[in-house]
Amino acid sequence: MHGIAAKPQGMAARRGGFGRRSTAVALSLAATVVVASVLSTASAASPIRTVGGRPIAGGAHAYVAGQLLVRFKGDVSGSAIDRMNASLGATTVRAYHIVPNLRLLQLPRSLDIPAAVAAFQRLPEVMYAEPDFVSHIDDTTPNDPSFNLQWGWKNTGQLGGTPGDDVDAVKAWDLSTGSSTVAVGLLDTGVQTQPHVHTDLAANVWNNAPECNGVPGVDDEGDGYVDDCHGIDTINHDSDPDDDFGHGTHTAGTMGAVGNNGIGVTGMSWHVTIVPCKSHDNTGNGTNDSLIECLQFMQDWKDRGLNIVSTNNSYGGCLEACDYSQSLYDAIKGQMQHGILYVASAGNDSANNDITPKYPTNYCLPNVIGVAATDNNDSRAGFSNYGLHTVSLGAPGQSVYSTYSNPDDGFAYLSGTSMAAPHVAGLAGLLEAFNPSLDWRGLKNLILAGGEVKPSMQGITVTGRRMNAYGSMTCSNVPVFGPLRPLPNATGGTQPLSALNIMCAAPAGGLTVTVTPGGTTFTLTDNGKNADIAAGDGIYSASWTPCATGTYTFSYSNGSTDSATVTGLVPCIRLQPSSGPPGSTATVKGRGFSPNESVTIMFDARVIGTTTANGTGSISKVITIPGGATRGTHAVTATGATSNLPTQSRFKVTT
Ligand SMILES: [Ca+2]
Ligand SMILES: [Ca+2]
Ligand SMILES: [Ca+2]
Ligand SMILES: [Ca+2]
Repeated sequence: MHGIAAKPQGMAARRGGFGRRSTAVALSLAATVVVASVLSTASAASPIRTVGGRPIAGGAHAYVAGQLLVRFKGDVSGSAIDRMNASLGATTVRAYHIVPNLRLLQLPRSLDIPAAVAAFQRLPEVMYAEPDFVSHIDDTTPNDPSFNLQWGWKNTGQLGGTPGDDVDAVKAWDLSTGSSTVAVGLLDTGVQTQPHVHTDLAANVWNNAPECNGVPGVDDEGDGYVDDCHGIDTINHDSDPDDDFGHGTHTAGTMGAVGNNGIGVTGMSWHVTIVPCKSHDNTGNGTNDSLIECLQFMQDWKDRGLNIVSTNNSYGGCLEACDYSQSLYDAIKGQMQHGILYVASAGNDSANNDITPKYPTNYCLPNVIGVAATDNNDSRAGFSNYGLHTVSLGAPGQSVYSTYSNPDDGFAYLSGTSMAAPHVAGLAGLLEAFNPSLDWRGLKNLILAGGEVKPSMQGITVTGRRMNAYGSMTCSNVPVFGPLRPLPNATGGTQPLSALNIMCAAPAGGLTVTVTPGGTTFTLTDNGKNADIAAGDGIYSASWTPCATGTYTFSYSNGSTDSATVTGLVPCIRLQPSSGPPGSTATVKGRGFSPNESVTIMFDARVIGTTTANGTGSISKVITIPGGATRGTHAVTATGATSNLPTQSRFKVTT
């Protein structure tokens, strides 16, 4: 499916006419939703039957069965109150001193609430009598007329779905609806900016005031782009990110269509600043160049003070990212160093990304969140890629209703992991608005740990979870563990051995792992050194060098296990001796290289020798430890020119 995978990962659209025709239906359904929320919230899905263990009566106007609040006039004595109650068979449950002569009464079974209200109100000593009405935490339901089509926010059974199989957005919006001070970047086909910004995105699309109000043809604020009022276009090389395809306008709306504005749909964040960078053309294709320039733009603006917390990246595979790209990897790593998450769609090939690496989602970088698509019954969408070691979690991606630019100011259903990812990128923005003290590590870990465990995601994603916005905002004591590397089909050479181990936002502590065969035990650390890319992110790592092909088992100290099969070349070195003072010599003995290949030997980042493997791929080379080497442990690395698998050992410098 490379042809399709090449494009932004959205699938069949039911567009235009459908969206328009559905508006009338949407309005009447929206009205139903509003009524339900006023009347005790209780959607048909989850009727409230008890409150504090007491039964509820009264239908829509819910009240506690068998109890009444009655306030007697100020000059009525307690004994008189008791006599009146007794005459009606009622007893006092509670008297309140903040409202004088107000009593909560328990009624006899024979008296229902309307009859009791009438009976008490007939008494001249009574000021008022009323049911003990039931209240409920406010569900923050927006007034956008097509909100009811967005099953991902609130699943009431739309399109044959299962009520409740949603990200609990309505509960999340009780806590925060976002903030325009938080920004999310969008690398996609652009956002409708012509003839005007999409009406349901307008308030949330970045408005670069110096350019919007500036001099045409002049780079008013000096960011290197002329007239970049709403963003840039790195595929056509201009400063208008207008969407000539539709995909980007859709993903933008899922992240941040304006909520509660009486128009269309709502995004995960009702209020957020969306920074569009058009990286993909009018056929849905982009290049590594167009991607890297967009990432650079985001980074530059973060440095200028725009609080970009994440980008959304709903693309992958051919044409622009078929293979591993070191430059794109480096650019995404740069985002991490600037505190920007990189949320990526897992791909639409129904494939296992652990077995068939899919880039960019497979880049093993701590700021990458890979997102699979779920449907409205919390199953994996049939097209969605997955990967126990490579795909972080699931999010709604089947029949997602959002803004669309064909026709302008339109709305459409689209399906794809492209549609799932912006749920997550939008949540990063919402979480940041809710708790601005979170950095990229806390945001990511809360997104992962806050999800709901779903059978459909277990065994095929790192977390086994489907995104839940409310869960992320209220996460408490949720441990998540998942091995990340090596992948099941591993290469030789020195490589990371790493796992995610978190408790909600925080790292959950170190682990050891014992590798068999061999029985070597490694301590995994989260210190940002050597194999561990970032400190304090809850990813714990060590370096591992398989010295023989075969299947290895990794037994973690928390009881979890994982395995990998190593095939192909397994270059492996050891040092004799492995310690000594600066200026001393050691012999590098190695095997598993390609026959007769040139091998470069480095001490830390410095080349200290070259040699040539013999006809069976073995080396033996005497090296001299640099005179200025500091006391402590240093890496000695041997890399074959053709096999290109760096192989490491450690030398301890003594003094
Ligand atoms: Ca400019
Ligand atoms: Ca200008
Ligand atoms: Ca709206
Ligand atoms: Ca780490």
